[in-house]
Amino acid sequence: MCATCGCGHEEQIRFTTVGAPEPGQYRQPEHLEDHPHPHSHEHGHGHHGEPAREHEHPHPHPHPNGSVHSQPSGRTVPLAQRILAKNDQQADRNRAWLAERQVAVVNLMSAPGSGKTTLLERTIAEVGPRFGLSVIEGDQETLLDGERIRATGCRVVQINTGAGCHLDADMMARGLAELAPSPGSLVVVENVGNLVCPALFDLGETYRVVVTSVTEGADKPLKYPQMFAVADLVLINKSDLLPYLDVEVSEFEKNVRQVNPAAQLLTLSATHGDGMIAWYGRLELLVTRLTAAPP
Ligand SMILES: Nc1nc2c(ncn2[C@@H]2O[C@H](COP(=O)(O)OP(=O)(O)O)[C@@H](O)[C@H]2O)c(=O)[nH]1
Ligand SMILES: [Mg+2]
Repeated sequence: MCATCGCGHEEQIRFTTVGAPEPGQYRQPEHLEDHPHPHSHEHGHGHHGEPAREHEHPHPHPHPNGSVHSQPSGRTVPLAQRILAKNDQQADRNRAWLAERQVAVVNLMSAPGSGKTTLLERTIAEVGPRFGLSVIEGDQETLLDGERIRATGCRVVQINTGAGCHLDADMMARGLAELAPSPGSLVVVENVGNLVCPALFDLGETYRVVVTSVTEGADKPLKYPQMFAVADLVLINKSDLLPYLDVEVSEFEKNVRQVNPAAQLLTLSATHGDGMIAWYGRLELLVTRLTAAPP
């Protein structure tokens, strides 16, 4: 269970590669180990091309007061703090795994319905092959978004979190192992639709993008400041609806700046296509920067 917000149960999490893989479409998962690695409780090694993950035994026992006794020392540590610290360690391992392969990852976060999947569908159709784009989809239930992405011909792994309201670094490690992105390629993660918890969980991504849409109202950056504060880029989507709404883009911009002066901003319409070229420019920059860096 996630003690930060009380969501999620490990046994409910499911990973599905959506659609039958076509011959030669998937690379065989490569083995990180350069030595035999019988299953043990040693730490720091990935299995089957997966970013290394910590095996924790025995599991800590949560207490109703929000604390945990870690065994065997019996020390009491605030559970939320401990879970986020553990997540950060896994995120660092994911980052190292990705850097080794020069794979860039965009973590796409927003409220449900802001247009993340629509944005992805258009992005894949227009520049997917250029970036070797593949996708990790996060939703509590259903393969619906995974199937939408799969219909574009793009490779996609759907993660269903059950009661969980966010992806975490451990799910990301397992999703990456399943996806096996090609070296030098771009992975876009569509996080669970939620403007709160995904902001707290570092996945090891290269770039954090928060999508907000003009129909949500310009006050959201102020109401959910944590989410907007972690963004490298804020996309203001559904600009085609501006003529019908009593809302100004300048209001969004002012409120985003208030919580995150460094964030970049782009206004676009995923359905009509306005502003998409600038978005592709950001993706291009990400991929070229990463592949220019020494592995
Ligand atoms: N008018 C308009 N509708 C959009 C735009 N982007 C997405 N939508 C619609 O918003 C709804 C939710 O989109 P979806 O991509 O599923 O949102 P997600 O939950 O963030 O993945 C759908 O009905 C989309 O057609 C846009 O740029 N303009
Ligand atoms: Mg979606």
